[in-house]
Amino acid sequence: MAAEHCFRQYCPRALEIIDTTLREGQQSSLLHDHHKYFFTAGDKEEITRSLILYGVKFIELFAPNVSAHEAEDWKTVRAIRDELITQKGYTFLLAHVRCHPADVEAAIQAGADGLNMYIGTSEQARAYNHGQGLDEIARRARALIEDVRRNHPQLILRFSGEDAFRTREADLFRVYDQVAEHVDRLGTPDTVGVATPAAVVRRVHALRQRYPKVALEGHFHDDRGFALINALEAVKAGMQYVQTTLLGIGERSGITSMTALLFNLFIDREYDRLEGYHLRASYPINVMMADKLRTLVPSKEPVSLTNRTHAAGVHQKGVLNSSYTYEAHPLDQFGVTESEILLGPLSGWNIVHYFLKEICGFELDEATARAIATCFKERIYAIAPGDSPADLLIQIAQQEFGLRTIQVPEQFRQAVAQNLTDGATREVGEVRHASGIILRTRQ
Ligand code: HCA
Ligand code: CU
Repeated sequence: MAAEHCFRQYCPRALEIIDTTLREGQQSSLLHDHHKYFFTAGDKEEITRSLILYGVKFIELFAPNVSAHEAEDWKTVRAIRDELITQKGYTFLLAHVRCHPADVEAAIQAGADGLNMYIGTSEQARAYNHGQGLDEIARRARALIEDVRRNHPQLILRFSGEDAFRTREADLFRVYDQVAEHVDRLGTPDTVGVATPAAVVRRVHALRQRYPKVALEGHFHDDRGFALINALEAVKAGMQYVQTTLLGIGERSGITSMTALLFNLFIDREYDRLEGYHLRASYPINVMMADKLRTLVPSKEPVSLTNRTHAAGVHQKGVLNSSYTYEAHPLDQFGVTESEILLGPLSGWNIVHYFLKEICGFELDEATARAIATCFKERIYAIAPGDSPADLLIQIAQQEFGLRTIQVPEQFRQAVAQNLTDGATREVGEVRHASGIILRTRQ
């Protein structure tokens, strides 16, 4: 195994994403909601490939003894990783393991490059999960870690006190003091999503001060909607490794979304932390993931077409003049290269005029556009589900206002950058509405 050669020679970047879509992500209830239950080997191949091409260097998988299916998938994922070594360099595959020799042994057998070891340290975990006291946890973890270090010096080792944010700092130190010198990273997972940004910053400072030689890793759950801000604050406070998933999927409300974190670091001009990530692939990778989940890129995902979709008349007019009116962020640099304007009950005469004239090629003046808009807005409320507002508008224009199209030679038509989309152009995972006008405003 090339891990020793690779990790000891690898110089970690200012920010290393540890993607755990294939571990934490599989714990998402979305898979059950959509009757999918697990990722197929094909899904895992595509997710792994996309992550590696995106620039992710650490991918977390379940310990292979979780199930025969997971064990088999280690081979699949490793094959993709090996295939991409010449193109993208080495990607490290980390196994999420309990502090238990059976998990450790299985992970090593499967060819893991590193072990993400964890055991609950909070009062709740100690009382209801495993029943061990702090000193027992520390003693056992240390013995196991020392043993692994001795016999497998090439492995990348991480230790995490699960539920670290409900663990008193002194308790966490009591355990970490015993293992810190033998591990490459110490994790501080917010397992149940209780951490505030201020608490995260305090924790990162405290850990950095006490263990200056060990890199820190975070994993933030979104129960309070803080998964993104907590990760962002942690990185700014000096955390080098952050666990993320695509679209932030994971247990309960999930964890930090990879593209949301990188997008915010970009906006906050933390450019040195973005080294090596193919940011323009952010939207495509989100669409790929949504497709796997049989859903759309969620509207709350910052890197989404929804964030460049406009429904209200005032907004539509503003965006027609300049997309900057209602689009403040450089989403195009994250692969959202289009804006979308929806024809519907809230549309004003401006977009009606624009649509009929520029896109459909009708000859009409402003007054006619206003009259058509009034008529359209009355009728649109009666439209049947699945019917296209664009068709309704064209029908009104032709049948009731007798509009005729002017013939625009093909070379001029192509010079018009805007295209009308319809259901046929909709890509899976992507928000595209039958009534939408797509503007390719910035590339
Ligand atoms: C889990 C819990 C975990 C582990 C995170 C970590 C958490 O599902 O096993 O080991 O870094 O949130 O604490 O996901
Ligand atoms: Cu978790």
